[in-house]
Parts: sequence; structure tokens; C-alpha cells
Amino acid sequence: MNLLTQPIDEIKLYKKEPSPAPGFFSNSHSPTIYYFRRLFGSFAAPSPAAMSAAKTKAQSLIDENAVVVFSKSYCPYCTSSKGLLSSLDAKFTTVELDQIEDGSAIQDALQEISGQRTVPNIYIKQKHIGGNSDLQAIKNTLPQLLKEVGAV
Ligand SMILES: N[C@@H](CCC(=O)N[C@@H](CS)C(=O)NCC(=O)O)C(=O)O
Repeated sequence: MNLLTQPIDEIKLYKKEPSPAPGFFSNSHSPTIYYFRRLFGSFAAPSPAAMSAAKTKAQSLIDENAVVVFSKSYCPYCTSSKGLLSSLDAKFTTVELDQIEDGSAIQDALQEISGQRTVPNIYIKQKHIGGNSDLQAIKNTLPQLLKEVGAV
């Protein structure tokens, strides 16, 4: 057979299809790739659609709650901010970005919204306060502010 003169459709017929992996891994390309995806998938940049959804979600959380703390459960600065708000008996909404699937996309969205990427990322009545050091810096006026926005 002369492959140079053969129509392309016919050549395809001779191409050897890869045989599916047997048994348990027949749906994934290889166990190694599968586990690497599980391990490092969260570091991949969110798709434009995921990014847009995350931005809408972040903005809604900011718009619909008097006090929002975007946080990570293991972050000591976040613990300090949540501790200060709790000590003032404030009602606040916490979003633990390390415990939700779209946390990393929301963190990217927050950077776009406020220019701040670190956590805690705190909003009071839609105003961007900043991080823990910014919250601690307004400690003296915070009780009054929380009262004004109806969080105490
Ligand atoms: N000066 C900041 C420090 C905040 C900070 O460094 N947070 C760490 C977590 S403990 C952070 O956001 N690291 C980057 C990340 O988790 O993506 C503040 O007072 O809030």
C-alpha cells in the first residue's frame, strides 16, 4: 500500500488506537496523572467562567452582609481578627477560603475587587477595611462602627 497516495480517511483505518488501561484505571489516563491532578489541581488558574462566578459570589457576600471576613481556617491573623470581632459580640460572616471548593477563585476575585490577596480580607458595610493589622488599628472606633452598621 502507498500511504502517500492513499486518501486520509483510509489511512486513519490503519492507525492503531491506544488500548484502554485495564480495570480500575480504565477511565483515567494513568494513575500517576490522576494523583498529580488531585494534588496540584487546586494550583491551576481558574477558568474565565469560574473566575466570573467567583467574582459575583465574592461581591454578593460583601453586598449582603454587614461584616464579612474572608479567612483561612489555619491563619493566625484571621484568628486574631475573628477573635476581636467576637470579643465585641459582633455578628459577622466568615468565609473560610481553604475549606470551600471555589476558595482559590474567590481569593483571586478579591484581589481584583480590593487589590488585596492576603487573608483576612475584611469588609464592613461594603467598605474594604483591609487585613488584621488594619482591623486592629481601628480597635478603638470599631465598637461604634459595628453599632452603626447593625452588627451589634
Ligand atoms: N499583614 C497581614 C498579614 C496577613 C497574612 O500574611 N496572611 C497570610 C495567611 S496567615 C496570607 O494571606 N498568605 C497568602 C495566602 O494564604 O494566600 C494582616 O495583618 O492581615
